Amino acid sequence: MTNIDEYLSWLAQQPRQIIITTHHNADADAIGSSIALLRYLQKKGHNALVILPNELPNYLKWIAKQEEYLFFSPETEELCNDYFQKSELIFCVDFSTYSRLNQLENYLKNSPSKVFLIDHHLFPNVKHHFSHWNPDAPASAELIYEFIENLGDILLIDKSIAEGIYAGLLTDTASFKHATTPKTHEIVAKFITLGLDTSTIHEKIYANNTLNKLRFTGFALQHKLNLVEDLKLAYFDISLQNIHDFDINWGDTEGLVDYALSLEGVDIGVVMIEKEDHTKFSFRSANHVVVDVLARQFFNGGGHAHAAGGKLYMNLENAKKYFLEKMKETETIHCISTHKN
Ligand SMILES: [Mn+2]
Repeated sequence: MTNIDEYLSWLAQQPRQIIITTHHNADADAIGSSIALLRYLQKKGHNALVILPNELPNYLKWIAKQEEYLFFSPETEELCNDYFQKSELIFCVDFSTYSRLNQLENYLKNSPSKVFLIDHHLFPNVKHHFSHWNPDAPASAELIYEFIENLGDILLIDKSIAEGIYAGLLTDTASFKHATTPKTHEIVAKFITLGLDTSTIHEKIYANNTLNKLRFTGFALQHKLNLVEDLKLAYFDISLQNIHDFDINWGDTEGLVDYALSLEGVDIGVVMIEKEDHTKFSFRSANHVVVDVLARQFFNGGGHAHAAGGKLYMNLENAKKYFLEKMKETETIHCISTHKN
């Protein structure tokens, strides 16, 4: 099986054992795309399951039914490995680097299965047999739509499939603020015709703050936001203690980076969050500034031109020192864009 046509006839011959996997700390694009693909594959008669490196945050649990996914934990370790060994086809959705799979990385590498990559992140290093990859796509969800469309199955997209795709489009474009294509809006128009309730989905994703999260956000804005005017940079430095004090979950820090970038005159927004054994970085940029290069070169990460992430195996204090040094040194290189705006 070497080309896509052979693959397609192979796929059509009988129900296949398929798993879909995505990156750890799944966001709405990761889980929405995966669940949409799952429901499509099930409609085609396949046995499919989504396997995640870790559990979903509460605000995304509505996207997936419990029986549609499994997440890695000490209790499910063996079961997960079993699925990776026995599956005939693995879809890797919304990630391109092995490290984003956490413990599932080795399961994927050791699996005898064919691998199909569907993604929009830069510089894929995941070994695959087939792919539908486009770094200009606003969300993996748009690629899932195209994948189904290319197979001539557009009529199989019902409300339950549209829901997942819409969740990915909505969030990866920051509510259709950037990176949208005419196609993105055409897809949404079709979904509305199908009866998709877009405002309810918006509400489920964005109107679910806990009091702790809002209080934490207030605290972070008041005490943890730093502006480095000459570098057009604003960053939050959040310690492990801060997270404990407000008793918040990892998903609750997601929106902070946008506040940093929203400051007038700022081209790079950064959030660093201290974890048990490392410090995690989120980068967002505006205008001509490309953060993917920065994240890849100095922060063991990567992503998109204007949104990237990384991590350093240091505590917050050392990570911050390193970060500020690198930002000063790279003032000139991170402003060189290879991308159109
Ligand atoms: Mn995405």
